Amino acid sequence: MWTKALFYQIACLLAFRLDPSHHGSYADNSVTINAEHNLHQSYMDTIFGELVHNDETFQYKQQMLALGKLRVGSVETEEIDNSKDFEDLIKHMDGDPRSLYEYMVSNMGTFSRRRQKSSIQKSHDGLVKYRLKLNLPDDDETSDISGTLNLFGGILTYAGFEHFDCFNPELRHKEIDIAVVGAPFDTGVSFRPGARFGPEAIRLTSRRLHGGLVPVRDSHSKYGRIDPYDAKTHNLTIIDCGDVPMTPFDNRVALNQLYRAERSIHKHRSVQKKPSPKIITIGGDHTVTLMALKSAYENYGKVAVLHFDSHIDTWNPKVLGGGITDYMGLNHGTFLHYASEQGYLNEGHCFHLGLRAPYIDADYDRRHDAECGFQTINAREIDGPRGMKGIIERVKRNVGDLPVYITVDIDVLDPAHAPGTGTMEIGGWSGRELLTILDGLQGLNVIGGDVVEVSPPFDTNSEITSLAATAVIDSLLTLMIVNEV
Ligand SMILES: *[C@@H]1O[C@H](CO)[C@@H](O)[C@H](O)[C@H]1NC(C)=O
Ligand SMILES: [Mn+2]
Repeated sequence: MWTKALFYQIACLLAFRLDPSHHGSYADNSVTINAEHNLHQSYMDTIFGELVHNDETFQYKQQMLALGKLRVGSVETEEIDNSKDFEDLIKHMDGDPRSLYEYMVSNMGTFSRRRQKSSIQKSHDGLVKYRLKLNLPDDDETSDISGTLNLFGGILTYAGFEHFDCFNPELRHKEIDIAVVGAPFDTGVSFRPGARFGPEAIRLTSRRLHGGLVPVRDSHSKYGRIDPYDAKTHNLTIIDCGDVPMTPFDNRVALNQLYRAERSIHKHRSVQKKPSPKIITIGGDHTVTLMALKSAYENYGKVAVLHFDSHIDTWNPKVLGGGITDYMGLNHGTFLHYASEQGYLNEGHCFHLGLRAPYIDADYDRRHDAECGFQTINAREIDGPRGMKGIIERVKRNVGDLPVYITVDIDVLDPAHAPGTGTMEIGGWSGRELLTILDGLQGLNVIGGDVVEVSPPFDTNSEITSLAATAVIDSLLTLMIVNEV
């Protein structure tokens, strides 16, 4: 049956126009003549107007036209209004659907040209508005410079997320589902420092993530359809809490400052299913993870830690760092020993992934690591018969529904993929391999995470390492979101 809706669809599909003369000419290669100068405009002229068009070029083009060397472009100045088409169509068909059908068949070529023009029309709307002459907006007009995508300017927050002072008790009523927070701290490293500048460098490379640039993932999965930077796809409140002011003069105070900051974020209200916000911490050296784990443990109970790193980081302080004072014992290679000692870890459900750095006292380190509750997936297991899939399956099977904390030391990547880090080890995973494994973990109950050890002073000018960190955070965000929507 010919229904009104069906007619309308057909009319839209073909960008149908019943009476061309009524709306201006759309015949191929024709020109809408508004002024003499427009007569021989090229496509370039129509876009740049007087910037490229003057009397001299006009004369030149006339010569070229006369010689047949220049093709006259078509100029469209009117927008296609399908609703008008529809009204005209109804009038024209005069109650007889066959007259519509015949009209469409006899004009098929014209329709398809119109359709092409209709599809480019939208993207050119802005240009059409200012075409022919450079008509700048009114001096008080700011709609094109306010609240619009700002890729390389503006106040820096992670991926353009909203910011407020999450540590201010007076703002505790403000809702947070996922918080990103910087931990600028690098006085717990054993080798190259610089990770205190990690958070700002990572925010800098996160600029291309926001504002309508959609991540490329398998769009057939729920995971693939989530865009952390488009709230419409998840309805969660994601806040960049900024950096915790951590003193560079006393690690004990600095780490306590971080703990109190994480604790403060966890106290915010969350509309997601979980009782408390989830936090992604941007390091900082790996020592900062201990404080993030402490606060996560206090809110979610014992956590299964997935530790992506080339090093074990469960070193007993007797083996690494400790000695003259206890203070020396807590550093970026021992924090997991302390996490285990403090009871934060869901032992037996924790993994090292991508391990390859040398042990210090091999037999003791291995034994102690197992006592801390870790299983190990060496970097080269990726080359084994079961590859990435085997790694993903083993972790998922073991962890099940437990609360999971994912900590990514960027040195898990090969130095070719992440040179800007404190303690490089050859033979690591590529960026793609790491992301495939992270994405493979979808479905796990990820309640917190971090990316640490990005040391911008050792990065390249192209900021590869920071960029890798943003991709890791992108995965962490999506892993967290997918369980909430
Ligand atoms: C977000 O909220 C809007 C309004 O309540 C709703 O229509 C939409 O389906 C929600 N989106 C998701 C992904 O939950
Ligand atoms: Mn580490």
